[in-house]
Amino acid sequence: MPIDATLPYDDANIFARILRGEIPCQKVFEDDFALAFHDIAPQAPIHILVIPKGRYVSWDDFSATASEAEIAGFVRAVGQVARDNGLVAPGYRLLANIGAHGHQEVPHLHVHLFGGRPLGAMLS
Ligand code: IU
Repeated sequence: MPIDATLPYDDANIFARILRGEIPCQKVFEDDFALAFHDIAPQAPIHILVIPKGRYVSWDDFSATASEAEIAGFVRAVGQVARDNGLVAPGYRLLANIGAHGHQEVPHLHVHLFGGRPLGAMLS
């Protein structure tokens, strides 16, 4: 079910639990600002999620309230993950779903990195 991105942060959400180490993930990157792991239901040969370590529901509260260091750290982490996984030369897609119409299901900000094949004009 898509979430309401205006609701307060829920510390019981699945990505919060992954960040706390309560649930395992297939980690590909971690630093002070971000964690990246393989999506559990990949929609492309490479499908990685990158999440900030802070308590942000979506791109909305992150862009409005995160510190400059958190924003810079997260953006740099996303780029690093793309480079580390060989996505830059062939190209890839970067996507963030926000709220109900965006069909966001997990209420902790995440960006999807899709790659490993030509992706077509747009994911619907
Ligand atoms: P969305 O942008 O919120 O719609 O995407 C959530 C993604 O999180 C989706 O691609 C799921 O397959 C993925 N995911 C996951 O990787 N591990 C989990 O335990 C759960 C969802 I729940």
